[in-house]
Formats: sequence, structure tokens, C-alpha cells
Amino acid sequence: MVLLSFLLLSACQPAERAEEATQETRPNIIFLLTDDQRDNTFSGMGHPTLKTPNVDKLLSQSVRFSNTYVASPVCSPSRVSYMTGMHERLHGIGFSSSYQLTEEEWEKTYPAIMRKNGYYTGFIGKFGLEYYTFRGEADKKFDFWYGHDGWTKFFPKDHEGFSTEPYHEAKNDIITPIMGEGIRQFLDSTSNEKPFCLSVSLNVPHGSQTTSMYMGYENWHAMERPANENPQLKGHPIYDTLFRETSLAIPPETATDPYRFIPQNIMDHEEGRNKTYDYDYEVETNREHHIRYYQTITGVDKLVGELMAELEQRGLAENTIIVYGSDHGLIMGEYGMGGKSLLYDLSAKIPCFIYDPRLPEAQQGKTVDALVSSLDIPVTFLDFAGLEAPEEMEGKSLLPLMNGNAENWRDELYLEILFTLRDNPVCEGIRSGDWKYIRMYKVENPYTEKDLDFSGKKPDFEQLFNLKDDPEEMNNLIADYEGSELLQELREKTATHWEEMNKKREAYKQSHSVMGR
Ligand SMILES: [Ca+2]
Repeated sequence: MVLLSFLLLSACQPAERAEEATQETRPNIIFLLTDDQRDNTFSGMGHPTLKTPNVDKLLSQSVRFSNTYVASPVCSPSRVSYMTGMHERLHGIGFSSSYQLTEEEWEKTYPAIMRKNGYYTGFIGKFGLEYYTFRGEADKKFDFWYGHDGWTKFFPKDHEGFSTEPYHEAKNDIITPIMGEGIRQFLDSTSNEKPFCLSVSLNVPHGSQTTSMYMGYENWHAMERPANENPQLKGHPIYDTLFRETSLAIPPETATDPYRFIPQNIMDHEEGRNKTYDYDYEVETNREHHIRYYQTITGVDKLVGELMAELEQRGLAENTIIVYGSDHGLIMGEYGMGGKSLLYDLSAKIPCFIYDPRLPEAQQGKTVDALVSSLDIPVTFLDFAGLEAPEEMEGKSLLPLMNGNAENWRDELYLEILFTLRDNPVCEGIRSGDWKYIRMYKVENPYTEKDLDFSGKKPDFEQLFNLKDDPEEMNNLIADYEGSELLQELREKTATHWEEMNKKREAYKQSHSVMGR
């Protein structure tokens, strides 16, 4: 029945649709997006240390997508990709590019389209697009706004400047429960007349939050002292002693030579990476990072529990879909390094699931291992609302997979990261079957489209992993497979995607008014 009503809705014209689609047929949507949360970091996903009963319960009634890769594993471009449904190569906006999102481009994002089509829209937390022409006016693009630009701290009331003023009036002092206050305010502001679409961008477990849990000593950024020395955290059920007495598994490669994995001439850690993520380059501070990382995820779990109780209490539980994702993952000592912006699974994969209370019980609690992209998520939101995605969006709706139909799904996924700060190489590659192939190029920062023209250029470095035999991606098989058909095929596929993406960008620039910054 549900599927049938979607089909009927999508056959209508937008005007008719808005009229016909009453609140009974169009669900509410809440998108929970965390910051730097890597895959498998809930107990319900098999994590050995975390205990996340609220998410686990939700997960047991959801469809989990266990092979979800983000379009760009670094904050800003990943968030632009979630909004626009496009790769960074296509939308052109990120830390290392020279473009910004225009108001015209914003009109093709999922919140703008849903608002135009009768949804009441809200945004809470880290906006994080960073480069857009309407900076300072993002609040006008939503019906409800309780968000901030740039970054903030674990105790955001201590944070002057930037745009975290809304949080200074909050009852709580800690960022995650403040987000909970925002969610309640949003729900108070909704009415029965319109379905709603709420995007909640939690700032945890990002390093800006875990490092700022305790800033009362000189070298606070390196997490050299236990955060619970901070009197503000004493006696707190989550942020005081939790995981401090637990034997935590810290990656054995912590503080070992990172150049065994990616050579120094490809990525020199002295160019900023080992300063930005200094805590992951020593065993003891990495342990402290793990404790804080798990604590902040526990905070997210509590928030999810409170959210579900709120929905129940307000009579919204039957018709509100929850979509869970992260902007990307995080390397925490593995490969002798910290950070993101590489195509290792730890950096590029996220925990992703969709809870749809209307889904038949037989479909609930299942795990789908098909290759999913973060670009599929905005398309799925629109599909839930009975709306067609604009042609710019590159992803596919996840509804068929949720309903058990994996026919005609993609069997390979193109991956890229165009971050070139801190000596990061441009990486692109392909996931296909058990395999992942990656090629890297040294590119100027900021890059231009010209820098991404690799015609006739041999990659500066390549990686090949068999994820079935080596899920931790420790053994680069490039040399072993040199001359093989497999490697040739993966190289060709990557080059084909690369060429198509560059052509698409050129066509996009012709048909859209792109803006430099
Ligand atoms: Ca992030």
C-alpha cells in the first residue's frame, strides 16, 4: 500500500501533488547527521566497547546499509554533497576549491525542494557548508533554525565569535543536550497542517568537541590529561568516568611509521596532519581520544533515546522516519596516523540506517550490504515525500533496497576526495566486489579544474585492497597484481568515471551560474 501511494504520488504534477498529499500520506523526516563518526561505532553494529541501547533498539527496527560511503570524506564538501546530492567534483565546493554555493544552487537542495513542496523545514546544529554566498542568512532558508556556522566547542557557551549565540541561552552547557533542546523547540513549533523535515547536524564526535572537553591546561589540544580533571565534568553520568576503567583496544599501529602505508613524498605528516590530529600520534593521548570519542557517541545514544520518547509522547512516532548518517569516518591511530580525507574505509565509510515505522515488520532489523553512497540520501528524502529528485542529483533512492528489491542496483561505486590541504593528495578510486582500487595525485592547493585533468599522467601512488581477505586495508596489493586483468580493469573503470565526472563538471558550469569566492 505504501509503495502504491508513492507510485501514485510520483505520477502527479507538483501542484496537484501538494494538494493531494495530505499529512496522512507524507511522512515526517528527521535526518541525524553526526560529525566524524566512523562505521560500526554502535553496540548494535558489533562494536566491542560501546553500549548504545537506544540506537540499538532503533536499529533493530530499521534497515541498515552496511556499505555506505560518503561522496567526500571531509566535513564541508561532504555536507554540500548531502544537501545537493552531487560529488564535490560536480558541485565544486570544498576546503580546497575556489567556488561557493549560490542561492540558485541552494534551490536544488533537498531542504529547499521540500520546503517548496509543502514541508515545514528545520535545521539544528553544525551547518558546515562553509562556502556559500548567503553566509549569515542560512537561517532564512529554513522555517526553523537553531544552527551555527564554522565550528564550536563542547561547551558552546564559552565560545565567542562565530555564530553559536543561539546556544548561549540554552539550559544545558554541553553541546549534545543543547541540540536536544533545539529538537524539542522545533517539535513545539510544528503543526498538524504540514509534514516536517528536520536536519540535525550533531557536532560530535568531532575533534573540536573531544579536545575542548577540557581546556584548562596549556597543551589541551593534545588531550594530554584526562578530561574529567575538568570540574565541569565531575559526577557527570557520561563524561566523568565512563570507559576510563575499561580496557580499550587502541590500534597497534599507533605512533608507528605512517610512511609504510603512504610514502612521505605523497603525504608528509609534518605538513599539518600530525598537528591537527596530534592526539592520535601518541599511544596515551590516543587512548584519551578513544575514551572521549566513545563518551560523545554515548551522548548521541542518549539523545536518540530522548528523541524517540518525545516522538512517542507527541503522537508522531507512527509517521516519522529517522535517517542516520555521518559526514565521514575517522582514522584514530591506524596506519600510524589520525584524521580523514583519505579513501580508507575508516575514513570514507559511515554508520547508516533508516527507521521507517511504516515498514512491514519482515523488513525491519535487516542489513543491506549493497554499495550505498551518501548521495543516495537526499534522493531518498525526496522519494519519501513523493517528490522527484532534480537531474543534478547523482544518487539513487534507497526505497527499493529498503523494500527488499536490490535488482538493478549499482555494483560499483566511484570514490573521491579532493582535499589538498596538509599535503593531502587528491585520491579517487573504485569499490567493486571484494576490491578497492585507489590512485593518488599531488595537486596544488587550492585546486582548479585544470589540476584535476590527469590525462596521460601516471598516478603518483596507487593502492589495491581485497576487502574480503583484508578488511583493515593493511596490505596494498598493487605490486602483486601488476599486469593482471583485474588491476587493469579497475584502473580503466576509475579513469572512465574520472573522465565522465570532469565532463559533467564542464557541462554543469555551462548550464549553471557558478560563483568563485
Ligand atoms: Ca566531519
